[in-house]
Amino acid sequence: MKKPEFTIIIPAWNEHEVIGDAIFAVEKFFKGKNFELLIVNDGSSDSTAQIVKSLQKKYRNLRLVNHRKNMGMGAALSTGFANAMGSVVINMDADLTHPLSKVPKMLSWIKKGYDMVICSRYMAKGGMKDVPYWRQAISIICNKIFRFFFWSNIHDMTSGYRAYKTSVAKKINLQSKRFEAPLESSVKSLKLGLKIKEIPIMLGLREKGNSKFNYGSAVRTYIPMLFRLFIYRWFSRRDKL
Ligand SMILES: Nc1nc2c(ncn2[C@@H]2O[C@H](COP(=O)(O)OP(=O)(O)OP(=O)(O)O)[C@@H](O)[C@H]2O)c(=O)[nH]1
Ligand SMILES: [Mg+2]
Repeated sequence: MKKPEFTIIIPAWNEHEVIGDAIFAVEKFFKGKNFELLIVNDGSSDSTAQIVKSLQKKYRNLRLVNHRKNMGMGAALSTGFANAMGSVVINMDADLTHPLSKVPKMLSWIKKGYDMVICSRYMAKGGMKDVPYWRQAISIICNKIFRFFFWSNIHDMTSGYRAYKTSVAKKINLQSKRFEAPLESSVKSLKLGLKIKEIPIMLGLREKGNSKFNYGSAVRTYIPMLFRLFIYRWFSRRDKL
């Protein structure tokens, strides 16, 4: 396989209801383009890996990397970055809540010299569709607090839909294992002085499969990472998290 121009990374944990649809959608959208689709199977106990394997017969650019046990969304992203062969990486969720139509826009901003493109819910023309109001409220309030404490001009600090130059993604070197990974990515990009572009998205609500997001465990992993990131942002050297 010749070197792909870009790599789409989808972390997947017990996503047998949606992973096939996600693969079909990505392959259809980018038909004829030189890209790879990398699924990081995060220790699924369902048939996620088998579905990907069977589709590999049809799609030669489809790659599968497995974690033996569940390690978390952040850990799955790090594995994806380490294995990507394209010079740009785009990470998206398996549940098709991230509109694919944003990928060409993200790629064009990276081509123009940006290090990272963040799809943002919290700028003009961005938002969330069908997501319960209480979830929207928690996310909006947390993002306002994070913007203040990290003195950030990024509107959506926790967006999970991003493109990076692959070299930059490796430099960011995520330590977060779970859902705190996007926030770490934002804070590190501020500290490293990366060139960041935000573009608006309308985030959808998952239609199939179960949400893997659990507020209880997210709070437990977020709080220690918040402290670490705060010290890193204001008191540490750039390479010290
Ligand atoms: N929660 C969770 N997700 C994981 C893990 N490993 C990989 N993932 C993937 O990370 C992505 C995000 O998970 P989602 O369940 O969609 O989380 P979310 O988008 O915050 O929540 P919803 O809006 O309910 O979909 C999905 O593609 C998951 O399959 C893990 O250990 N935990
Ligand atoms: Mg989701």
